[in-house]
Amino acid sequence: MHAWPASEVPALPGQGRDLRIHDTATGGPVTLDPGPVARIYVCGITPYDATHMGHAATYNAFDLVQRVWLDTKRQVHYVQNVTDVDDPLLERAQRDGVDWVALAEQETTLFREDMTALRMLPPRHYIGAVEAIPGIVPLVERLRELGAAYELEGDIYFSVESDPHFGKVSGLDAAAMRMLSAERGGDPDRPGKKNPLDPMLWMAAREGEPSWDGGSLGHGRPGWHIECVAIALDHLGMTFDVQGGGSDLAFPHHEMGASHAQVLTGEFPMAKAYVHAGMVALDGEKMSKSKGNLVFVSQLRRDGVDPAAIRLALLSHHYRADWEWTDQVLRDAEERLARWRAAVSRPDGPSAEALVEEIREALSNDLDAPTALAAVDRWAAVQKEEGGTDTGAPGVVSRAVDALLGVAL
Ligand code: 5CA
Ligand code: ZN
Repeated sequence: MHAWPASEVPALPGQGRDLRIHDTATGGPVTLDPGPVARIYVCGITPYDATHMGHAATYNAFDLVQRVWLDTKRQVHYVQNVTDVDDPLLERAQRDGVDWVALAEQETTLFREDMTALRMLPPRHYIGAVEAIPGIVPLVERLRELGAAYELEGDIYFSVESDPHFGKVSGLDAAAMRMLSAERGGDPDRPGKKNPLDPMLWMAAREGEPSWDGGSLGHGRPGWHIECVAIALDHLGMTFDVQGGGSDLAFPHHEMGASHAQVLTGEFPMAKAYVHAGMVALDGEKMSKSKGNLVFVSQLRRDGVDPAAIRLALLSHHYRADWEWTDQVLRDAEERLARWRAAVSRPDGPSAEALVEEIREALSNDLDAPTALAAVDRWAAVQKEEGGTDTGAPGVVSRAVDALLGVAL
């Protein structure tokens, strides 16, 4: 699948900083030292509805990861998937009487447009579940050969007990896992499973649903977790730097994915850091396509909201915090954008060197965007009150805000 066009990332004076980031698996910060090529996999959308502010906030967090690494002059190999066949997509297409392929294409196109408008850097590989099927089948076959998978009425399940490290990503107890499995696409109550938590690897063809020839697996379609594992292993290999997504993916999705990969390769861990963004709510509840309490990026754009203001609204919350989208959040961001634009449009200002270092320091410290915004606010306020003599400063500030925060002033 093609991704979306990259906005330019201006080079900055001075030295970028290594990223220290909170890892869900260890429950603390890890300093990543990726070498010359940093590798990151971020779970993509299930394209049955438009991009809402929750999705945008999560992709914003991982865009910052890329920008911090690029600032250290590293290359970034960023991979993202599109879950373009799955139960929620098929159910929505059925409900609305539309073709599921057309629905997925339409929403993926809209997602690309939203990401472009928000200046999110594109992945190097953008891969759909459907196009990944030829790579998924041999992995499921291999898991069967290893005794880590079993059949139940034609469906094939992964045995969580085959991975001695199972549970290390989320650190949850069995009761919590069982509850979340039921809520998030699992089927813990299905009779005949070896362990209620075992996730499906391959679902045998169902009447009226799309299916593919899975060779020795029979006709069917892939499970959700193996989709991301196949794509990640194919394009990044094992022990990549960051596995990312919203906090609702820590269990079961990233837990199961890590176990699949660890059993398949015999290596541990799948990722050096499991990084999870907080949940954005609207009217007191997590914004979600299934609940329908949504604010869409595309709707705000149609209403004439500047994408840079949307981006600043996202940046004004720490990525790990759960927060509530309100009109006030957006109004504050619009005012901040206007203040910053006024500041960088003046011919000179106070030196920008210290500010660039403050932004770098804040972002390298677990992507602390609110602290970075506060630093720019202070520079803009001083500039307004006292002016300055450095004719290069406004240019450096606007390049730094673009390169490190993805906001075009
Ligand atoms: N296709 C799968 C991942 S392989 C999926 O979860 N798709 S999704 O469309 O439901 O979500 C896409 C990303 O947005 C995920 O990382 C998810 O954790 C994140 N996300 C969904 N809702 C919210 C929300 N309310 N706040 C923050 N992030 C969210
Ligand atoms: Zn995923």
